[in-house]
Amino acid sequence: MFTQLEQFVTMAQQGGPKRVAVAAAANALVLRSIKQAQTQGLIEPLLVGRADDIREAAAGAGLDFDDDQIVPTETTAESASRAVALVREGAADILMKGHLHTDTFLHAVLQAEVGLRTDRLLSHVFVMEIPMYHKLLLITDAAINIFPDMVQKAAIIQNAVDMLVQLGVEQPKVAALSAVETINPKIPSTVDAACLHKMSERGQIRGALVDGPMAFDNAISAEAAREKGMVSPVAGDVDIVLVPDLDAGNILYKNLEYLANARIAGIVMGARAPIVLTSRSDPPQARVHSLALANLICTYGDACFA
Ligand code: COD
Repeated sequence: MFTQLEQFVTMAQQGGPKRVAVAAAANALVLRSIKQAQTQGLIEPLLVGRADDIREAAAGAGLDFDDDQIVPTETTAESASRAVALVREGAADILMKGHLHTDTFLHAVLQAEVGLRTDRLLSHVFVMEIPMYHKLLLITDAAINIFPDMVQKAAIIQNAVDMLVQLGVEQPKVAALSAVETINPKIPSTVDAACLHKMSERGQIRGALVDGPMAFDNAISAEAAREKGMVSPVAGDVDIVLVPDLDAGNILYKNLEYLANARIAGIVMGARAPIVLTSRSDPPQARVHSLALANLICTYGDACFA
């Protein structure tokens, strides 16, 4: 059972560094986390972007990178598509977003012929280390799929389950979240959650125990579930929460991060390789932990070319 994000670092170090293509790398914050992950033996970076800007940002941050670690491009869009191409060509194992807008980055990832799409849905998984919870909690999808339908929600759950299974967690417990734990057709997420529960029972979602609809308190606290007369193996011991949509997920993870001192990591699953999609406001440690997680998916998953 994982209780701390630092466990990812220790485990990843055993499998050796993985090659990371960083799109639009010319930024001190990005380069600092890259250097830290490199020093810790997690990655070998390929810094994609304007070469002068990368050297200037590195020098400004007191960091040194070899010339052969820089892949020169002119525009930001070009740096995104070049970084994606490096992964497609097998020159990098992991893709990372540097200092560019999420839509420019994802546009390059989602390109039909030259992107990193597979036959699976791409979805994001946050891994939260929350001081008041007894294990790491996964939140999905709080970063890519804006308003997923039920079939997409099943794919989003499957991506997160596969991630935990690849990391050695047997039969992760999943809560399909809503505002209430009874089915109310006026709250569509309750209906989706009930279907996802049944889909899991019938093998349409594999390798997990899915319950729903569950309110967040019932998922996190066995006592809260008991008070509501709810009997569920997921209650109080949930590994993965599926949020109804991107807004709910985004508010939930930021709430935990800013008001409950949670630490975060996160990657995109379902692509040809793991993708690190941290945002500008994330602390450097979140990037390092995300890279450690991506490294582990390369080692233990089937996501990588290498
Ligand atoms: N997985 C696989 N293929 C996808 C996915 C996905 N999640 N999303 C779209 N596609 C495919 C479509 O089937 C289509 O073929 C092509 O990509 C383009 O699809 P569109 O036109 O729906 O895609 P976009 O460009 O309008 O939107 C895709 C985004 C992922 C950019 C969009 O969903 C988005 O903006 N998400 C929110 C990102 C964000 O701002 N996050 C904030 C926190 S970091």
